[in-house]
Amino acid sequence: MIMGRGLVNRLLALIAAPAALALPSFAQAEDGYQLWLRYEPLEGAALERLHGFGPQRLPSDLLWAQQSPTLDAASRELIRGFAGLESDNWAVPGGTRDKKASSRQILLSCPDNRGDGNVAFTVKSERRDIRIRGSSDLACLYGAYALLRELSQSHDPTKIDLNERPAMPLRMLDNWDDPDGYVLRGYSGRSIYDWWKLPEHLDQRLVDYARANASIGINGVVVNNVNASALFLTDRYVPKLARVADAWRPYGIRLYISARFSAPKDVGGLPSADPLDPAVQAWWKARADALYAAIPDFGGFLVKANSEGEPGPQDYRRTHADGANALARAIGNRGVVIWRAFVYSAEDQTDRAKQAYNEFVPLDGKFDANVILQVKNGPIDFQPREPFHPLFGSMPHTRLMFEGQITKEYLGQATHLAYLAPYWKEVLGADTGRGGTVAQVIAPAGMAGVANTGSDRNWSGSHFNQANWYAFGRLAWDPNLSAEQIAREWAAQTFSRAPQFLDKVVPMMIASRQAVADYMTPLGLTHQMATGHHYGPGPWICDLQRPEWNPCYYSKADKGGIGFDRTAGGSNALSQYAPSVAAQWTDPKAIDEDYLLWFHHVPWDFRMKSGKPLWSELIQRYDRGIATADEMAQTWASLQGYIDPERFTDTADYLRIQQEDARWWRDASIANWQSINGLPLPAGTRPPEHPLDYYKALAFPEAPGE
Ligand code: GCW
Repeated sequence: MIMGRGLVNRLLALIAAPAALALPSFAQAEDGYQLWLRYEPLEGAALERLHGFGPQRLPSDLLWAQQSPTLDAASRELIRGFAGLESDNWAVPGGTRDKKASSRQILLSCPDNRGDGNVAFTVKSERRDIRIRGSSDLACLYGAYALLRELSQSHDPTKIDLNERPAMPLRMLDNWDDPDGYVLRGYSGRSIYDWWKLPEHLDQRLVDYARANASIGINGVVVNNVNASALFLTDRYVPKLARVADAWRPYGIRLYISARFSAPKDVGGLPSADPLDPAVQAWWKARADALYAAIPDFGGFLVKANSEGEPGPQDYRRTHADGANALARAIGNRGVVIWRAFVYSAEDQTDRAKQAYNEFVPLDGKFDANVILQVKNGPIDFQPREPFHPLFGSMPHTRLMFEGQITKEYLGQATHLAYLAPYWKEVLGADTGRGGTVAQVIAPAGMAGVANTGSDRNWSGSHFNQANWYAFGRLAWDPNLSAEQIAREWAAQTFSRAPQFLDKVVPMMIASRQAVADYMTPLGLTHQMATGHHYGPGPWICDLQRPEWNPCYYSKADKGGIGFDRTAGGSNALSQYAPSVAAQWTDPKAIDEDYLLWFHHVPWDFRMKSGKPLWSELIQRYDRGIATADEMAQTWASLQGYIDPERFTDTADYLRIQQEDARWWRDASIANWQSINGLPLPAGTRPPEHPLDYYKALAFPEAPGE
């Protein structure tokens, strides 16, 4: 019986390596590919507790009523997880079930009723067994991951008592990947999809991707860029997409594509893509039918229309609702059309922050039931901090979905450490003043994150960027989880479960996003990045063709002051919020100063809550950001003993880059503001290292996105 051998191995291991109980030694560097699914051996008391759980020593069987590819995935995961956590090979040979051999069991009760989308589960320790009860096989897969997440954190196996269901039906990732392998705003290598070799060859990475996504509750993936290629709507791509969808089905991941609105013309041979033209409607219906014939659970279309040069219904003087409904009728009750609200036009130059609201609120109630409007977290564009988007709560007759950007285009991309759960929670927890928080408004629809995944071995460009992928899934599952809890469980699974490590790394992660906001765009400044790469500072830029692409449009800095007046005296964007919400932001003396310059234009000597003039406070915020970046590097250096050398060094290198870049942002920004306000630096302030012209002349043709 396997159990005996496991015990002997364990005893040998304990005799041979008593020192290993204190700090792990790292025979092998890790490249991060395993993400948070490492199942590192438990040690000491935690290991003994798991071994000693129940009267017998090991869970030696998995029992379930029926078989399905999803339950096979669950059992493979449990075997892998227990084998890792208990560091022996108790695995059931070949994953088969042998009832006789088992004395302690993991019981899965999972009826086959996935159809109703119910994935609620319970996981409970029952005497000597662990029972996972789900309302479908997918629920049991989620339960298996939840159990392993608990055990990986060395929680007591005899006290497991989980009862979970997701807060929202759609928990999605949007890949911005092009068919040629380029990833727009991707900082982690090339695309993971090799459309050239599909459908004949399916890379194992795509299965690993589904597994990682399922482990955090993600249940839908859009495989291509919203700036969409019409290729994805051709016959040639149907079998390619079907092969991927087949690989993902056991993990509960539904496949979606971004649909190019002009596809009827581009690849359909029609003279127009007018959504009210019956020939165009018939074309979309035929495409949807072809996709559903090959992929019965195809998720639907994501559409970016009439935004940043993409085609859309307005090209034919039709509304966004006309466009969305045409596609939604082609899909019917088989899936959804997710229509993006990220629109802004060159013509309306009053305030970009107001445009999506003005465009879409009049369309409330005009969208078909299977249309979902996808709204970015804030009214501009994934900046380090934005107030919540005023559309949330303003369209009671339309299902709204939250869009966040995991890939950190504006928060230091691959290198800077910025843990985004506090950011997303700031938005999800905001009270719209119109019947609930943002999280409540989106609950009937869901959340989509622009993915940070690519071909890099570590998937996400940096080890800490994995935390944002993880956190996004966990928050879509349960927006009430705290940013701290998510950071802690992620770091415990990804790096080390030692409390001394977690007690340092979690606060470091929590502070990181505010640090980035401070050294890039403090006090509510926004959109100050350089054109093209969007990585470094460019606050001086004022000559781009479209006014709202210029940082100066957003800072409105002049000799008299700085900030965008969005009060009644200015653009009055404040009036788009519920009165109770607007009231918090109306008075520059009372506002949370993190939003001050978002809503107000104030003089350089404006008295801040600290009593200091704005100019001093602004500089202090940049310096505070740098100080936090410095602290993060120190904290990390102190944690060397807990991390394998490869991931330790990668992270240390990136933190050094972040320290340098924080100074670059601060110095370039201060030099720029000084050139505008002509003020001396407050006493004791370190002057920028270089003159403004130096920063202006920097060019980075090698930067991603250039
Ligand atoms: O933030 C901007 C990016 C664009 C992107 C756009 C969008 C897909 O810079 O590259 O295009 O957002 O969300 O549509």
